[in-house]
Amino acid sequence: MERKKTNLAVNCDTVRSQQLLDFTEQVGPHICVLKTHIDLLEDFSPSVTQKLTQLAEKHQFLIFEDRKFADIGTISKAQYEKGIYHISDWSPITNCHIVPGPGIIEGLREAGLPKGNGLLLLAQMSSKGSLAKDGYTLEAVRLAELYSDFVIGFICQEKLTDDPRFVHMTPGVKLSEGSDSLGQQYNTPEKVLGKNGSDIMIVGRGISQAADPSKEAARYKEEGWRARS
Ligand code: 5BU
Repeated sequence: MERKKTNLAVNCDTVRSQQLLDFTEQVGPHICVLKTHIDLLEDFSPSVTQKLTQLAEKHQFLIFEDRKFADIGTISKAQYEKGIYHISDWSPITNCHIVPGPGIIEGLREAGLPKGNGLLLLAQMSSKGSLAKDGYTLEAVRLAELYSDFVIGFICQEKLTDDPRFVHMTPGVKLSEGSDSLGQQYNTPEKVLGKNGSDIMIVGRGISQAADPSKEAARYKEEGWRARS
């Protein structure tokens, strides 16, 4: 982030592998993190994650598969390591809900820690009516402290702790506030990074649907770096 002067993470929620790769090549120079939903791809093959890994190396960003694991520890661990996607092999960052309790962190940690991966806990969500709030959010912070060898931070809407071991990443960001038709709520970089004190903004359609994603990513990057608190 310091080297590239960017606190911009992006996602391109497409069903086409080539579109994801082209987008990543375009925005790569401006981002610190590429967030993926690998299970959206209708033409997935392992070569996609190999190519994403090469792009991550070339442009110096980290991949974050936004898998939002939510099952018991044993199953979440298997979903992380096995199946079609083998997420733990190519995504250094992933995330989970804490609704199952600490076992999910322990399961993911067994698979991820030996590979040098890290985990984000879903402490808050951007969508309207989210139940991840109040005591639930506080429990996420407590669990992060308890498993700080594997948990690297939070998906949240505001800074939750001053503990410098944890990064705060915030989705639901656009240059103008608003919402979509299914409950997504947007805040501006200024609000998220400045007022709310988050570290990284995650921008999807604000960039992926722009006429020139590369130019738009550069714009968000500037805005985000200026807004940081
Ligand atoms: P958008 O196009 O900027 O709305 O994309 C937002 C992305 O962030 C999308 O991939 C969601 O899955 C993801 N997301 C979110 O929007 N809100 C949340 O609270 C969490 C993830 Br957690």
